Amino acid sequence: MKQLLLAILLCWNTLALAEVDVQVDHAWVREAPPGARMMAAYMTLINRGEEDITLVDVNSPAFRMVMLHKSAMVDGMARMSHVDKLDIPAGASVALEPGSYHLMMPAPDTRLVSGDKVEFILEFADESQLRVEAEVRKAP
Ligand SMILES: [Cu+2]
Repeated sequence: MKQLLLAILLCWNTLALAEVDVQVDHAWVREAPPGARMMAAYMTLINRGEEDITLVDVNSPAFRMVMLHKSAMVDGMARMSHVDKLDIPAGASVALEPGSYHLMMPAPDTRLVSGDKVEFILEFADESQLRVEAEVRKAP
């Protein structure tokens, strides 16, 4: 936890403070069972601006890496694929939710449980960044 806090403090100074027209709602990380290798996170991205915005990268001090995935049913089977970027059209919202887009991360050595909070840093094509706090929760 101390390391996590330090990482957050170190990141704080390096972040661009450019205005981002994206608002994030309902950010949460699905609690994974003990021994699980991967975890998933979900959130809703709302573009309140006049221009389309593209999400190009996500990082988190709590995870070694964060991948953007999309789940879809292919021939009756759930499949996941990597997504390079995610467009959020002006005035629209895009939901990262179970069965669709999601963030996928290798589970950290210290298990995250319900109530823990982690940060994600969203990076957009215009180089603006947005910090998002997500709470770990059990799947609804
Ligand atoms: Cu995935």
